[in-house]
Amino acid sequence: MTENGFTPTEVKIAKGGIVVFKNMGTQDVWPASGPHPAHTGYPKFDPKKGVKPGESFSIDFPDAKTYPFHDHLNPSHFGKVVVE
Ligand SMILES: [Cu+2]
Repeated sequence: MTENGFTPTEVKIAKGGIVVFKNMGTQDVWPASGPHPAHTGYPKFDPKKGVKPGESFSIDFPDAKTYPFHDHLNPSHFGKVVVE
């Protein structure tokens, strides 16, 4: 992820898998589950602060469903994790 969005915007993983959101940009990025701004879709999927350039946030997905997410600092940037 960067301040310009997420690449890829969609990932498909197996139930129980982990996704690592690495900040490859030059500004903070705050990945979080939908809906913005409450992040109640999956409250644990929220680092509670921006992830700094070069740092990362890892999160596991225990349930088989689709998790929309966005950059809390720039909610027009979004994507989804599809857990099968
Ligand atoms: Cu948000």
